[in-house]
Amino acid sequence: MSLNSYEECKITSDWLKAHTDVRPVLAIVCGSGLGGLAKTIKDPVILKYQDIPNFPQSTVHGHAGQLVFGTLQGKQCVCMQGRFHLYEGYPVQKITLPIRVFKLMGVQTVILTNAAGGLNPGYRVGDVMVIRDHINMPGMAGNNPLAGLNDERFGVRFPCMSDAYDRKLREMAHEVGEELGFSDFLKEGVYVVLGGPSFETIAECRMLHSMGADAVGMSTGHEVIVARHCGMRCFALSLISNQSVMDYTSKEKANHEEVLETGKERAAQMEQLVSTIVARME
Ligand code: GMP
Repeated sequence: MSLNSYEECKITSDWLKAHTDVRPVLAIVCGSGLGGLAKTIKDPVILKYQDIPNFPQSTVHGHAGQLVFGTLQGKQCVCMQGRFHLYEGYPVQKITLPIRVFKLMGVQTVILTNAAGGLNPGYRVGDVMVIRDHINMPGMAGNNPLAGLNDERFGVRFPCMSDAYDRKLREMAHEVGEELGFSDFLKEGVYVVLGGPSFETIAECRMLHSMGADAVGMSTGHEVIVARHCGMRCFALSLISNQSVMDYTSKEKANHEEVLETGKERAAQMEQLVSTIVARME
């Protein structure tokens, strides 16, 4: 059975259906330090990754490693408290297995959050960027989660990615952001995916910004590709947890502690934004 195959995903989805009555229409993937959203889920059923067949394990500090099923704003949902990354050593097909499992469970919309470095000089730490589009560097180098035999039960061989981040949900995010008084820190831009785990050199940050990226991280793009392939709607937010170093005179150094700390400070507002969007979503 190949990684991420229909059969493998079905075993996992059948197991999950047997362990919860929740039939999620929405999946939320929580980024580094942003798992707090799961606490707002009503009547939670918590399933640990270690108990779920075929699931990888979370190895990164700040990722709890569990699925939380329940209701958010009256909608049945599943929340991934902890996602998987290339730098943990997982093949990209394994990283994205949960997305296909959610599809088989009936999920139609995926909301993803992440922590990211701000490349755009106009961005400040604590800004929240609505992802308009991505640049998938591992994918360009051949490490795309859809590489391998294509299973038409999920989607077509060559899926379109020019509409990957749902326009209506992006517009709604700005409307909601304005109502909540978040306009000052709510941005919209392009997220670039790297493999990690080393943070970027100064030359890399300059290159990434010059090619059109506003924020840089090590996640999200893989999951969005797989979600779009099987026809799910995607919406994603980056919390700018640190400013990318673009200047050789700077004394700043990217570090994971700062990433988690920023998450704590802005998390409540991000949760409010996401849950208001969920309330209004069709
Ligand atoms: O702190 C590292 C974690 O947060 C990784 O999982 C990254 O996805 C994300 N992250 C936060 N800030 C940055 C950054 O400046 N560069 C990159 N590549 N990833 C970041």
